[in-house]
Amino acid sequence: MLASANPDKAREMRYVLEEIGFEMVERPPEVPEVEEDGATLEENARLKAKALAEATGLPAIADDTGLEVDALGRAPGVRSARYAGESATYEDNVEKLLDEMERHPDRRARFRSVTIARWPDGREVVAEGVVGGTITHEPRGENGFGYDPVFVPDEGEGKTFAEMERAEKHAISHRGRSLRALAEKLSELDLTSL
Ligand code: ITT
Repeated sequence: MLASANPDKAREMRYVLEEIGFEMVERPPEVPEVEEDGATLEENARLKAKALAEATGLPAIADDTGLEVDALGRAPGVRSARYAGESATYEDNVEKLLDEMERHPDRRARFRSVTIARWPDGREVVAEGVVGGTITHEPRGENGFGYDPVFVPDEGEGKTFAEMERAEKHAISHRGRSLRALAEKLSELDLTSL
């Protein structure tokens, strides 16, 4: 089961996981949104995977992602969704990021995703994916979501993630890398005993 309540993220997770060969079940809407009060990406991914696995009795896969900007002491990091406030939109967060970056020449950043597959009995597998890049001065592109319009990955020929097609983004993205690493670890387990 997909444990993300963010439809943009759930769509991307489904895309990557189905490409690998997983069949994903949609998160039931009646499961309340999980409060992400962990101090790390791993803790937040675990909170989501655990809540969904326990509520549904199915193994669940969660992803928690942060954008780490070197000049901002690796902020917004674990607070990426709420950078500009509790009910901030993607645009609010991007605007705050560009404002904060105005006086910083160093625009190095990375997206980090931690993914967890967790079973209702508490067993779990954890993986991580990272992509390095730089923060642009202006948003560019219409695809993707969140900070994609202001992030140029090192391997992206100068395009922002929002200027890439889905397959192009996930060939190099934090989420693609993390979920493929997770699938690799899962393929080494005897899933019939879980
Ligand atoms: P769930 O917890 O329900 O999965 P969320 O939106 O809270 O959804 P995260 O905490 O993992 O998910 O993500 C934090 C924020 O980071 C998210 O709201 C986006 O603004 C941003 N983000 C995550 N993945 C991204 C990506 O691939 N590209 C651009 N921004 C991303």
